Amino acid sequence: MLKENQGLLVIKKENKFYLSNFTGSGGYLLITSKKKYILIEGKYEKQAQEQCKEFSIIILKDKNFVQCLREICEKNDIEELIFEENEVVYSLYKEFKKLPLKLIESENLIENKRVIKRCDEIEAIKKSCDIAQKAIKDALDEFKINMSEKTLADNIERNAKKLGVEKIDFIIVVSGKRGALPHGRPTDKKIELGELVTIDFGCIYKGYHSDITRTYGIGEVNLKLKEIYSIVKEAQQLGVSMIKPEINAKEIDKAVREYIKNRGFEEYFVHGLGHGIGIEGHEKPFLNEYESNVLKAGMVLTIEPGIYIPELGGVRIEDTILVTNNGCEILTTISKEFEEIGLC
Ligand SMILES: [Mn+2]
Repeated sequence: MLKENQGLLVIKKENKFYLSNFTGSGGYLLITSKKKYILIEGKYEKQAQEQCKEFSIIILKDKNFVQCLREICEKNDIEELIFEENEVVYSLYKEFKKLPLKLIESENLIENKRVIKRCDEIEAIKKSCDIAQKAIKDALDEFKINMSEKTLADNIERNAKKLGVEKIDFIIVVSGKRGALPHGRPTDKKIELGELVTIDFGCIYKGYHSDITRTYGIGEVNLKLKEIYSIVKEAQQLGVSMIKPEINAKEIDKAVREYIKNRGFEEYFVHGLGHGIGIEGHEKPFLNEYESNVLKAGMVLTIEPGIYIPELGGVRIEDTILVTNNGCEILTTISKEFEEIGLC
């Protein structure tokens, strides 16, 4: 990929992790066609030795980073520096312009590689999904009517940590009218009989995200809410059924949106259909009305339609899905049938 006279500078944390396994937030990678460097402060030295076996470690001491970069480039006869344009702040760019190097900005160079997952990445995402859904299931077993959204959320997070995730990415628990907030955070509100509760949970295992949403009824719920549930469930299943290599994600978004429109709820589906997932919780490819992304085997993405009706409530159902050679494999496998919880 790189020419002999080119160096690739990597600043974005997730891209550094992808290319080197380094989990620290500081530091830089410089990759040439022959050699790989990691430039870090002394406090990261041990970590870099353990995580970045193929990299030469350069400790940034009093020499500043740009000076250090210049010396490495000179030593390796680098004439062109490729950098991530979304990661370089203006002050750093001004410094770069003083270097005797041709500057080449790149947008999404590494992100575009990251969309097709390696086997080890798929394994980590699968495990992350398994833990997320087990954490939800176990928390539902302990659920009682009038438990607060916060307590339910805390129980899910605690279960996931017990099951071995290193980090919780986020948790949404919204019930009753609050279900109309697609990104509402859990509050002290009690989850009451006759309401719906939506749980959207993502955790991180070995650096890889999961993302799953389920909506449940609390005891018996009214027909209107059940109708919304069944529309979202069918819309979600329609989206999942269309996933295969070479389809444009836009088509899937369109079909799902069309389905919800035909059932009379178009104005209440207020976000994109889904997103890629991996080292970041939201990454390429994005599935929406505006972007054109052709799916390929090895991509991992979510399908998550929702209907949110102010003053009434909402439903969202989301799976994390791997695109395979013949279609897809759903990685979040717990039931999507309408379930009433909390009764016993
Ligand atoms: Mn999601």
